[in-house]
Amino acid sequence: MVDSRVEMQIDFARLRERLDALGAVGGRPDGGNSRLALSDADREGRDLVVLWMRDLGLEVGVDRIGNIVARQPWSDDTAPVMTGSHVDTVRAGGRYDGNYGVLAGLEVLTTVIERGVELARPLAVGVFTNEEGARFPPDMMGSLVYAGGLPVEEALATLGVDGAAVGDELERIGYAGPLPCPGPPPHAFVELHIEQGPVLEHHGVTIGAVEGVQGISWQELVLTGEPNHAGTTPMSLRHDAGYLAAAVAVTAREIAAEMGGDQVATVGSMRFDPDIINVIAGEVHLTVDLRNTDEERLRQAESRLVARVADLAAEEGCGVGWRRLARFEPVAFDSEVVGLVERTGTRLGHPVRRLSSGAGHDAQMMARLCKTGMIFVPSHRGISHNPAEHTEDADLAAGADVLLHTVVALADERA
Ligand code: HGY
Ligand code: MN
Ligand code: MN
Repeated sequence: MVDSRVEMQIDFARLRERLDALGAVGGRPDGGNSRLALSDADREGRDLVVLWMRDLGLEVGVDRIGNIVARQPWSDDTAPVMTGSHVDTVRAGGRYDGNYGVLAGLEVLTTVIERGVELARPLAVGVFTNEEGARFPPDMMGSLVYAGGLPVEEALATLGVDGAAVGDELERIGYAGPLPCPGPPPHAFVELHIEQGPVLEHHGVTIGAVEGVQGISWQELVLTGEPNHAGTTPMSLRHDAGYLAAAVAVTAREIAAEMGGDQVATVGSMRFDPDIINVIAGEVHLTVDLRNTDEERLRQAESRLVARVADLAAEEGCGVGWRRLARFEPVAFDSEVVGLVERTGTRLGHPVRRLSSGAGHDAQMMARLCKTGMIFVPSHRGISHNPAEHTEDADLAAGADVLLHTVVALADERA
């Protein structure tokens, strides 16, 4: 077979078909995806991807936290150039978050193998466990364990929002693999992903050369008041955890507004107990997601929140308990890889823009192990974690071609 690189392109029809096939697993009537980590739907999605990996003749391995790594057969243990992402989704997610990076990565390996492209090192594509953190905190759990940032035993013991343990669920779905964690460092890692924000579309740009990922702070608060009758209890005697929860959500928003810049904040989950119309809430569990590109500013946001919540709770006569669910400092990607993405996108004729990622990604964990970068394609109206998530086919194809030529260039490196 001829090693013809210059005009190499992925087979977009095959990629589109696989995106639709995977999108139908845990598919929603509104066109979105619902494949919470380690659910039956996640298992079905994993099985489908593994089937395609095996059909291609890749060596498929599963590690103890359920990460799947499929590697091009090779004569020795030369460190591969790795790509990949995740196939778990949030509860009402879109069809591209994670899925696109995995399937475009598989398409890249398929193209390279079909064309007989001679490389100095093998390619590999990974599917990382529980990137979303929507069921089991923290997010990027699988890649964090792979990179040695979280002991696998601790991850396996993690309980989800439904009380299930990660280890039990991995066993149940058949992905408690034998390979040890942390995993072997690749030569380089490049993740292709939808932007999930409005920047590329706003600027009319097809390819994002991602310079880094912002810092993430996830905390759970347990607010404890006094359950009481909603009608008989005088306002002056109420210790209303529900009112306090609402005040926390408003405070988080106010802190982001005061700080400005890249500071973002949201209360995404709130559970009342006893959650009944005529009972003053006795207890509320809520989560706060704070992010910033600057570590010092993120710490400021965290300390402002703690101080304000303490004052609000004292006024309402409620207790506050804090539990850290995830905390990652901002990550800068390897400048050589960022530059390669930028040059490759330009060489292939696409408008390219450098930007930072607002969302967390497995690449931010793999950056602890090897030179790492990311490629973004536009998200329509910047919408994501929403069934309406959309990226044009032409952009999906462009991103996959840039990934192809980027990983091939890296796989030509002998040292
Ligand atoms: O939370 C995030 O940014 C990612 O979607 N897990
Ligand atoms: Mn993602
Ligand atoms: Mn996501």
